[in-house]
Amino acid sequence: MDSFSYFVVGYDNSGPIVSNIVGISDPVKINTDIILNAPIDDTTNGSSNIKSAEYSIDGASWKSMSATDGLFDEPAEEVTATVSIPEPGVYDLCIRGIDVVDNTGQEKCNLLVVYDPSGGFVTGGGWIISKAGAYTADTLLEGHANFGFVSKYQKGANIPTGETEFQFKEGNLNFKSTVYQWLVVAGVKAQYKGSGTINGTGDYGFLLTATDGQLPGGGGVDKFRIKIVDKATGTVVYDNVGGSDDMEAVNPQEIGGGSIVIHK
Ligand SMILES: [Ca+2]
Ligand SMILES: [Ca+2]
Ligand SMILES: [Ca+2]
Repeated sequence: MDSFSYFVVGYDNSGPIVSNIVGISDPVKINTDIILNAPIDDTTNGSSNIKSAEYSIDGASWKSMSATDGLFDEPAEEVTATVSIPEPGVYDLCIRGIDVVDNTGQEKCNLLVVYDPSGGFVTGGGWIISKAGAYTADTLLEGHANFGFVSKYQKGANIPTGETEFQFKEGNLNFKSTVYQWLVVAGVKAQYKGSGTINGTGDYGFLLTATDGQLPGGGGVDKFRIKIVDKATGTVVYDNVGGSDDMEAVNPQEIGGGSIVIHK
């Protein structure tokens, strides 16, 4: 193995690294120019010059990006592209680099949240059966959990307003939102993110995904998911569904009673 390694020194067979995607941490409005930036670096992966870079949105075909300084002529480049998205949603945006000896580097992906401030809002009130495993502190606990929420963009505002409460009595869990970050309404689903407290204290992030069963294609039954995370540790405190956070991938739980309405 050692002698083999010796003979391949200097041969570049690995693609450049994308360390970060800049410019998409905040939700953006539909049909707004979003300037993507990313550093692409081959210096520790064979140190060839960068030949090109590309981005892809939600698995669609790769599109080319430019060098920010105008020329692909170094082993490390910052790259850029401007995109604009016409439909609200949560998109998986990926960027990758290619070096001059045609090694394609691993893609780096981040979620991009696109919202339509005039595109509806969501309300809900009711209950679910919280199943074993949902409450991390005691995975055996089961029982009723009540929810009530409204999330809505006020005219011209970039941040939705409203209130979210979630109460799981068996677990002495009483979650109350304090602030929202974003809201996306797309098809039969709405998803929004924010922060709040449990039993009046702490700083918890939450992600709520809801389906309106009465919309065309909604399947007839309203569905609900809430994931609550301790922001300091990243630990999941409560999640009645589990799995991916991706709006399209989430299949929320059928509610036991009450109603969820996506207002369009
Ligand atoms: Ca390389
Ligand atoms: Ca350059
Ligand atoms: Ca409904």
